[in-house]
Amino acid sequence: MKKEVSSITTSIGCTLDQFIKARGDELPCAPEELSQLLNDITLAGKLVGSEVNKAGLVDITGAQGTYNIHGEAQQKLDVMAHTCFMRALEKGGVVCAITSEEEEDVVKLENNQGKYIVALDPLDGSSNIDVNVSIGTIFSIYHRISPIGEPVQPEDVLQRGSEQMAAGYLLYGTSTMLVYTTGHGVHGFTYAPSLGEFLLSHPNIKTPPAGKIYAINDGYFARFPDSIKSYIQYCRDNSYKARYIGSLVADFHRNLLKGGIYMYPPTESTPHGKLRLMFECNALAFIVEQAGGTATDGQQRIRTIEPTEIHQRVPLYIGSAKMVERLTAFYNK
Ligand code: P6P
Repeated sequence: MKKEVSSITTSIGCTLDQFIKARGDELPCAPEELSQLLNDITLAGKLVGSEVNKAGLVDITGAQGTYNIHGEAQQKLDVMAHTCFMRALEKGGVVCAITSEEEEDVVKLENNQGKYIVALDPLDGSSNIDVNVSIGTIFSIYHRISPIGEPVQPEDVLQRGSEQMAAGYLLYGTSTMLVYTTGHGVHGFTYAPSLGEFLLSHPNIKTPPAGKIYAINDGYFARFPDSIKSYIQYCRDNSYKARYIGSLVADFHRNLLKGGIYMYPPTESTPHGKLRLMFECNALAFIVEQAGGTATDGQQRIRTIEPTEIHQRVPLYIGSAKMVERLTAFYNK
């Protein structure tokens, strides 16, 4: 009977809560706690998506006039998104601390009973807001390591990507999507504004083992390591398609569904690349590996990297397994 119920409630169109409940026995946590976490995240996502969709109509685009720890100009929507996710996760009551790309230090919630830590890029690709290009939110969820009831400790927030309990992203595009994994496949939900629900639209996403799309900022070609230049030339010689939106979540999502590779290599001025291990790379690495793909910094799997500080950057090569394998061969030549 249970199996029959599971297949009914995990068919296309079932709600996020129905889906989680139907798969309760495979989850790495209590179903109601995952529901709470994802409902907190999707609540904030609905609010952010609504603002993103009307950004051109109200004075909410453009620079805030402040800068984040990385010296990047914060867009008004960056700050709004950060606040939305902080508040939603705080009110949800199951999180004890949050790290955010937009916040220099750990945000310790007044909730030492919380079992979970969330690492967040509230709005990735926000420089694209003014030109109506898809942008996204990226999140990782970890079990806390320190005893429940005690204050949060540094080891709670500096965990390897392999320790993620769940990870996902929201994509504010032609529709708003949630894509997440808890280590049992990758599942996509599309927001139905008329119902106020995220409905299952892409169950058990698998990324093609190979593809012909490569995403990299070709403008930096002269500054890339020779191995990357050789791989780019290989793609060109084999008539691969160059596609680079300048919005990681959008580039990643397209490659996840169609096959492809996204690359952000190091350069002399950015010796560790640009992308953050804890806020971008770990989450997408978890997702792509669950979908059958690969994520590396050129030397090791992203999810095996031992973090040393919450804002650390790493080079990122992520996507179809055979494409990342070939790039790594160039890397090690
Ligand atoms: P560049 C956006 O700032 C971002 O973090 C990713 O979303 C995007 O892929 C990348 O940086 C773009 O960086 O240096 O190519 O403009």
